[in-house]
Amino acid sequence: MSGPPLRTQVAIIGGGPAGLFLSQLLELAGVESIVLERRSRDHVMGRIRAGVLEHATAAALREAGVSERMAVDGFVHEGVSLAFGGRRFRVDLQGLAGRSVIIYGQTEVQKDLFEARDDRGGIVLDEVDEVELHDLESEAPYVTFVRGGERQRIDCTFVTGCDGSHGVSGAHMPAARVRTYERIYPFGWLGVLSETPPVDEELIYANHARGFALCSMRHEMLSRYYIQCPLDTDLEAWPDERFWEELRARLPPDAAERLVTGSSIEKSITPLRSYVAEPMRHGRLFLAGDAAHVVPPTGAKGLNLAITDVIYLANAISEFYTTGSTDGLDGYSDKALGRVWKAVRFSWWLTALMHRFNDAGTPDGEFAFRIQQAELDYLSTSKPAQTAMAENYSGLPM
Ligand code: RFL
Ligand code: PHB
Repeated sequence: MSGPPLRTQVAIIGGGPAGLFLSQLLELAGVESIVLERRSRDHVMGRIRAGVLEHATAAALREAGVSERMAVDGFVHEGVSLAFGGRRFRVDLQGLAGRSVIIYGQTEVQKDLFEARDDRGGIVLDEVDEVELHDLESEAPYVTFVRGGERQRIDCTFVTGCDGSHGVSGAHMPAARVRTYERIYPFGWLGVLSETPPVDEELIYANHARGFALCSMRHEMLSRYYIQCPLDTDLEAWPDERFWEELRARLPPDAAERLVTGSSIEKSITPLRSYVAEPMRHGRLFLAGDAAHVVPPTGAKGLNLAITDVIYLANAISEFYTTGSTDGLDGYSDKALGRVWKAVRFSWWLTALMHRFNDAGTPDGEFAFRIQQAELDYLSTSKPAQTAMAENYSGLPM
């Protein structure tokens, strides 16, 4: 071990939105933490991911003092459109659920969080390797890691696993006590970011016989588009021209006409899956965000769930330090999972409603497609059905 051990109250594994937001909330509650991030800060800030913040997520960022840029650069969206069979309809989020969403990229949230941690002198160690967690069932757990070639140790009271779906924390949950649930969808999303004006003022989710398509955005001159693709898709086979042509073919005519194309500045493929590991706690280790659960991006829920987990967890840790009570910590997993499963259900439902499953052309596939058309037709005229969607999409109350 090089040098004396570091000491903190909460060791946070992962400097994504969950880890950084947790460190910010803990500090506001007077609790010390150290964040360990595997990648470089530039890499973390360059990842293009989520774009939709639930009302409650935006409020939480505001309350934690990380919303200055969001207030200027974020866009309030009061509705969202669903397209099918060559037409589309709008679900009025604000009118039906009394809540809107905010379009503000995860990349920007990540930048704001790094800045907030820097302003307050927060410790975020990036480019750490070989993170290992020890003595999690004792009252004195510790974490070891390698940074700049030196092995180091952090002694702490709690370890929080905020290291996403490919992290190490989940692997420290004892297999015999963890139950996992998983659904792998037989397709992915091919995403493109382009410096072109968005098709419309709000998002469009399109069901089409050729497959799902989504028109999203970051601002007036930055659009984000996705099309459903087979899992074995090769990015090389998708030059921009082919992408635009396929996207246009899947949009309703009015949107296809308005599509402005240009060169892409990012292109990537995301496989879709639903995953939940229960419980989210083992001894002094607490999991939050993608480390404990993953949802397909269709419902725009992943980042929002990460933020809610962290709010619950920060409250529980802060309660422990102020009153000595472990009630919040003991109830954390059940409380978080209650909300997680509702988002898992919603994301699964919207994924199933909007995508073409692999069996297109088969009797089952054609039957499923007609069922989707019938449900979308019903949704387009039913206020109660739209209200259920609006409540879930804009975010259930915490
Ligand atoms: P993250 O963001 O993956 O951060 C985990 C961090 O941990 C680091 N790490 C480690 N650090 C130390 N040691 C190790 N051994 C480590 N292993 C990993 C990683 O480098 C990383 O920095 O997880 P977190 O913080 O839980 O946040 C979750 C969100 O990032 C994720 O749920 C969303 O991006 C999902 N998502 C969306 N969510 C939304 O709420 N709304 C959306 O519109 C939305 N769209 C999306 C999405 C995800 C997408 N992809 C790429 C999967 C769209 C897409 C295409
Ligand atoms: C995005 O803008 O990246 C985005 C928007 C809505 C989703 C998923 C991703 O459901």
